[in-house]
Amino acid sequence: MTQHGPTTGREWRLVSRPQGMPVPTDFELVEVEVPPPAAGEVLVRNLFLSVDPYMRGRMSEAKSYAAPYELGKVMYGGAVGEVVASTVDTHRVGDLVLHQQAWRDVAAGPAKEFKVVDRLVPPSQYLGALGMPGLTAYAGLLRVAGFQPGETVFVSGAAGAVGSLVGQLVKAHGGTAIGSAGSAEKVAWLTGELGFDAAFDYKAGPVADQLAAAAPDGIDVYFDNVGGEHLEAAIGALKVHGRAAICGMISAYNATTPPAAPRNLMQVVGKRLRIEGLLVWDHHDLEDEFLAEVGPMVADGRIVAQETVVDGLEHAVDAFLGLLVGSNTGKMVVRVEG
Ligand code: NAP
Ligand code: FER
Repeated sequence: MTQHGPTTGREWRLVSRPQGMPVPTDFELVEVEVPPPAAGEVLVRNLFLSVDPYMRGRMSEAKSYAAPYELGKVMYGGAVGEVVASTVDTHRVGDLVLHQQAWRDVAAGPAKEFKVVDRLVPPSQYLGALGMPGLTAYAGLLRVAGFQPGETVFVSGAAGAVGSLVGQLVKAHGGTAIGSAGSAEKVAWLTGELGFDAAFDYKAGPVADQLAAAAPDGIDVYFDNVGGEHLEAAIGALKVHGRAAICGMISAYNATTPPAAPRNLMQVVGKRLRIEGLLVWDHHDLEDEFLAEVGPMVADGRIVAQETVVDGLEHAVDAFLGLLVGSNTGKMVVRVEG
């Protein structure tokens, strides 16, 4: 098997912990040496890197599910790449692999950390609709929120990677999908190509008023990607025995003071609401079912796996900063070779 591969690579390091919105000088792009793979290892040239909102949390020291990024070290994250050198039979040169060694162009390590995937869909979709965000949408909607056909679901961040999947899964499973997003163009895309029943621009007026207009009879499920005003509005709109799956609260990720609590939490009592947090890592047992159902729908276009592609490893930070201000529609990915 080929033992040749690149001997140098480039990687993005976190060099200071952001206060509020991250700035480009919090990061540094560095050239590094890449030794040939040792026994049991592979060498991979990354094709696409993922930038995800959770990375903002890793840039802070706050305690969470996973360790924070270390200062002066390369940041981790999802990537898809091609094997360029291998010492094992399970991974052949040319195989497409999914792994967690991102924010760099060349990855190396034990073969078991690199999952071989098929080429039935474009490689980057293993970072989005058929990857971590897709499984998040699937598990959050169907398991955590316990969505049933015929129900009305409100999803915030609806034009993003997770939210766009949530709305399309609601439609595929016979429900009513209502979404919010940050521009008129995104709203038009949601009600047009994606088939949402209603959508609104949360920047155009109070969320509670716009949600009440879109769902006059209330909602059964809220899929929260945003928190803050959106969560308060959703609590107000949820019907008796409604459920909220709390996936993320991106409106607070750059906050330097704690956000105001939803002021209407007492409604949880009267309406017997269930509000439950969601972490995708708890739901890997659903992965086969998810890929079996959603894979063919993505492959034949019944589910739109929209992406925003930023070209060039050197623009990975721009892509990440853009994600935090809504410059993506669908999944934000970085094509390593711009
Ligand atoms: P995404 O929605 O594709 O991208 C982030 C989007 O957030 C932006 O496009 C922007 O869209 C929106 N946004 C930014 N600031 C906002 C604000 N102040 N108010 C409202 N919207 C704002 O990202 P994603 O990967 O699909 O993630 C979506 C959410 O799911 C995030 O909260 C993330 O943390 C969470 N998540 C959780 C898990 C889990 O296991 N719990 C897994 C994956 C993702 P607009 O133009 O609409 O503002
Ligand atoms: C995310 C936001 C938060 C996410 C994970 C978390 C996988 C985890 C938070 C924690 O560990 O406290 O988008 O995506």
